Amino acid sequence: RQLFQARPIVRIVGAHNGLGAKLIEEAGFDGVWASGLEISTSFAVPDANILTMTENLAAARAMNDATSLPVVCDCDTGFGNASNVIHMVKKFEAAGIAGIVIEDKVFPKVNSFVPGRQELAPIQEFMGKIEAAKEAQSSSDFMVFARVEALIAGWGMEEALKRAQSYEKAGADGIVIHSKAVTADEVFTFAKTWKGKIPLVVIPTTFYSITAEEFSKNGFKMVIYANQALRAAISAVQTTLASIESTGSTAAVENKIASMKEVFRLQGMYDMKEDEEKFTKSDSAQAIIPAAGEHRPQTGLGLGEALKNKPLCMLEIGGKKLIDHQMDALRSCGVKDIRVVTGHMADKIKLDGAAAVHNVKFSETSNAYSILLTRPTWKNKAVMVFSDIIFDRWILEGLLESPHAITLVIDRAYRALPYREKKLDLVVAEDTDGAGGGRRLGVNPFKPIRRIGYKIPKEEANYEFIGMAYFNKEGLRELSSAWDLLPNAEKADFNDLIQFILDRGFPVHGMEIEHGWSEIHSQEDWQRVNSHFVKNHSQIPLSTS
Ligand code: SPV
Ligand code: MG
Repeated sequence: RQLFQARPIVRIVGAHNGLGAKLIEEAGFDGVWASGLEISTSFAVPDANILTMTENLAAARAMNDATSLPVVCDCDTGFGNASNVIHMVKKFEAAGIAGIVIEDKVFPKVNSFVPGRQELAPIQEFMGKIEAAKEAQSSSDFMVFARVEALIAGWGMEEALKRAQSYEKAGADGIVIHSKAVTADEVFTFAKTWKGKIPLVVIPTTFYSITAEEFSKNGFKMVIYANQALRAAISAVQTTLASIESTGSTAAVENKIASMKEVFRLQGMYDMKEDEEKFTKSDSAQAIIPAAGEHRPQTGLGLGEALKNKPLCMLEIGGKKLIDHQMDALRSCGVKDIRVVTGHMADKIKLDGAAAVHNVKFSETSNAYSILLTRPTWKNKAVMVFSDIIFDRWILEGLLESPHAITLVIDRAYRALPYREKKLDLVVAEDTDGAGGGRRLGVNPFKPIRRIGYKIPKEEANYEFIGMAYFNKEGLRELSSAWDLLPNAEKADFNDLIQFILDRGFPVHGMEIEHGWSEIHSQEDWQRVNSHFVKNHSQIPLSTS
C-alpha cells in the first residue's frame, strides 16, 4: 500500500523460493511475486492447481522470510470456494504476505498461456470470493487483487471491463488485467476505457518490449515480471549441465558460475559467523602460531631449495602443509580460534579458516613480539605452538588439561638424539620424582621449571622446550604484564620472556614427554618426518609408539 502511494509504478518480480526473493531485492525491485507458475515449476508439476494451498503458502513464507520486500502471492482461484478463500487469507496474512491475487477462473485452473480449457467463474460467485477475502483480512494494509481472465478466455473487452467493475464494487484493492496478446494494445485499451478508482496491474509476458514507464503513462500502477528469473535459471542450468556432461569436467563452466563465496554471502553465512563469534561463548582455548620469522638453519643441510618460494609453515609433509597438520591437530582437540602471525612471505601463507595477524616488523622482531601481537584477541586460555614443529595430538590433549597457569611441553629424550649440538631451548626443571632416566610408575608429568634458555650449559639442563605452551587466564595475564615490563622486548625470544616471568617469581611448569614430536629444521628432519607419514598413511599423527 505504501509503495502504491510512493511510486509512479511498482515493479515486482516472480520467484519461487527465498534465494529468488533475495536476488530480486538485491537487484533493486519493489516487491516479490510468489508466482504459481514458478512454484509449480520448481516442483516440476503443471501450473494447474496440482500443488495445495499449504505448499504455495510455504513457498511464499520462505520468500517473505528471505527479504524485506513485500511479497504479493499468486493464489490462483483461491483454492476452492469462498470458504477456502477465508481460510487462505487468514493464513497468508498471518505469514506476513503483503497481498494476494485471486483470478476469476474455475478450480482447477490452468496457466493462462496454455491453450484450451480457460473457464471463467460466474461474476457473482467471484464477487463472493472477494467479499470473503476482504472480510477475512485483519490489517487494513493487506491488499486483495482481483485478476480478470476474460481476455485470456476470449470473452472480449466488454466482459473484461464489466467484471473489473463488479470486482471493484465487491471491495478489490486492485485489478490485474491479464492478456496473452503479443502486443500491449488490448491492455492499453482496457486501461483507457477503465473508469474505476482502484489501481491496474499488468503482467507483460508476451508484450515484453513495453517498458514500465510506458505502462505507467498508460494508466498502470504495477507491473509483474512473472517468470523471467525462472526462465533465466533454467537456461543457465541447462547450459552448465550440458557443458559438464560433454567435456567431462567442470573447468569450462567454473568462471561462468557463481563462486562459493557468493553462495555463502547469499546464504547469510558471513553474518552467521559474526554472530557465532559474538554469542557462542566457548570455553575452548585459542591457538597462537607465530610464523613470521624466516627459517635459518643452524646445523646440517638446510631446507634452502624447498623454502625458496614459501615459508617453513607451508612445507609439505606427507602431502599436507605443516600448518595444516598443526591446525588439524588443534581442531581435533576443540581449538577452533586459531591466530597465525605472519611476516616473512606472508602472501604465500594459505590459512584454511584461521585468522592471520601480520607482523610488519617481522625482520627486526622476535617470536615473543609476534605472540604478543595477538594480545587483543586473548580470552580465557591459549595454546602457543611454534610453526616449525609437528606433534602427536595426545601431547596437545595433555597440555590442554594442565592445571597450571603457564605450562611448557618439555622433552627429556633430547640427550639421546644424534643432532644435539644444535642451539636448543634448554630447560632446567625439578625432577620431582627423582628417578632420573629409570623406570617410573604413576608419574606426575608436570614439573616446576627453574630456568630456560639456549645459553644454559648442557650438563645443567635436563629437558628441552619443544615449542608448545599453554596459558590459562591467569597465565595470559602474567604473560601480558611481564611483556610490558620486559627490557628490550621487541628483540626478546619467547624463552627470554618465560625466564623473565620466572624471575618475577611466577610459577611456570613443564609437561614432560619423551617422544611424539619433531622440529623441522633440516633436510634430515624433513625426510624422517615425511617417511613417517608415507609409512603410516596418517593425516593426524595419533601413534604413541
Ligand atoms: C504466474 O506467474 O503464476 C501467473 C502469471 O499467474 S502467468 O503465468 O502469466 O499467468
Ligand atoms: Mg499463476
